[in-house]
Amino acid sequence: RSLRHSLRYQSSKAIVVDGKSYASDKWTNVPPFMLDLIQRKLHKNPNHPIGILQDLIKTNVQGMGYTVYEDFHPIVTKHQNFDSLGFAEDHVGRSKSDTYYFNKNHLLRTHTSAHEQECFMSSKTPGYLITADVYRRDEVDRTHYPAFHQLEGARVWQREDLEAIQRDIDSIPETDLVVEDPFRDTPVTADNPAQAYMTKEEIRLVSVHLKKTVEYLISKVFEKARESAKLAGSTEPSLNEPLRVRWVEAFFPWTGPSWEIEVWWKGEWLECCGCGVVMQQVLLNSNLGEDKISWAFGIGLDRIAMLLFDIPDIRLFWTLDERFHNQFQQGKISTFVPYSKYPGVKRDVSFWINDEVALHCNDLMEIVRTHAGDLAESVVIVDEFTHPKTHRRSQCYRINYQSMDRNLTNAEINEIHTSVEDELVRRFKVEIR
Ligand code: FA5
Ligand code: MG
Repeated sequence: RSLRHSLRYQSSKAIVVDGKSYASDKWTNVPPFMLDLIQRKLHKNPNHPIGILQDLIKTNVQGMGYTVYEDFHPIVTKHQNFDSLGFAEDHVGRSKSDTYYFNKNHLLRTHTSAHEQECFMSSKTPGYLITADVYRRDEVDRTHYPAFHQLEGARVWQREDLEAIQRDIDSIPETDLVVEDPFRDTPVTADNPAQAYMTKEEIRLVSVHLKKTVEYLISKVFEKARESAKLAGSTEPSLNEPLRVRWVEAFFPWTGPSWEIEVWWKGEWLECCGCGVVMQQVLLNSNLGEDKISWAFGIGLDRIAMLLFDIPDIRLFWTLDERFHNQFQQGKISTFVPYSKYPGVKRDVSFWINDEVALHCNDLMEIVRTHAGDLAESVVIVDEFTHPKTHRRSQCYRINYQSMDRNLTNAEINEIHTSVEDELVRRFKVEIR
């Protein structure tokens, strides 16, 4: 049944969302289940971990001059998501294997930066914050889901008033983070060049303000995370040491120089936020004059919320099970108590690839998601080889079907698995082994 449904969906001439019709074309690749996700608006639910986390961040910058936006529609134009930010024409982010398209010109935003231009144009305060759901075609595991959430921030100054920036820097509270930042005093390096229009001192001040702001927010959030981990009885020794963060150089088409901040958490560096000094062209496109300088950052909320609330699997954010939702309350960081687990059912799919039809592993991931929905717990490649004589390539993927909420029957898994195989054959002309 699901196969017939998706066929009908893909051959239809337009997709209608919230009363707007998007004519399909050869770019169209949004599977039907994404249309349910974009209606959920988890970041606006004050009793959902994502909503609680974004409230916590916003509360900490209240009164510091940021206008808050949280109602932008997830379907944006190619111009908003890519062109307005100076993405190169051949940037991988634009490809159909990374991004969900309704058609050539409309897509599910892949980041909150898609709204920078409109916010720079309309914000009445020196800064703004955006929270939103964002979408990317990605792998399937416990920390990746095709939908996640970001919080974007930006701030603008008049460039002749460097003392104002210094005053703003001084007004950001100090943190007790241990910060590793080889670029603090020399923000510009050969790999991370300056913009010609800015002076050295302007770059230094803007980037120090940016980094202090991000560090302040991270410290506030992780302070809470540590409290909640201790309350839950964790004896992890690092919980009593100061939190370590480090800055690494990064690249974004619309910022320069650019960085990412990583947080040391339970033995791993966790990438939390990309940021940088906004390119002048983005400001000019937003009707801000040559007299303006600015920074922007984008924090990923989901992985931080997983730590904060001790949530073991990113799919839980999207469950409709009340046993999940009943556990969270506005303004409170609580520790998730797992409810009963049901066994998984593993099935392999092995096939000979047809060299004439490109098959990206994300295509396979998405076919599994389309047919299995949230029953797809993980998909991993377990074997890959080229036949020595025929040179045909073979792959084998192992799919674990598992429900958070119930036992699965063999019959229903067989039906789903068969429809996965059928669609691989139909669309990618593979030969099932
Ligand atoms: C961006 O999306 C940029 N828009 C950030 C930015 C904003 C840069 C403003 C400069 C100026 P990136 O793709 O690295 O960058 O994602 C930002 C954060 O989102 C990451 O640090 C990570 O915390 C989170 N993130 C990225 N991909 C995923 C994913 N698949 N699942 C969960 N979180 C993710
Ligand atoms: Mg990144």
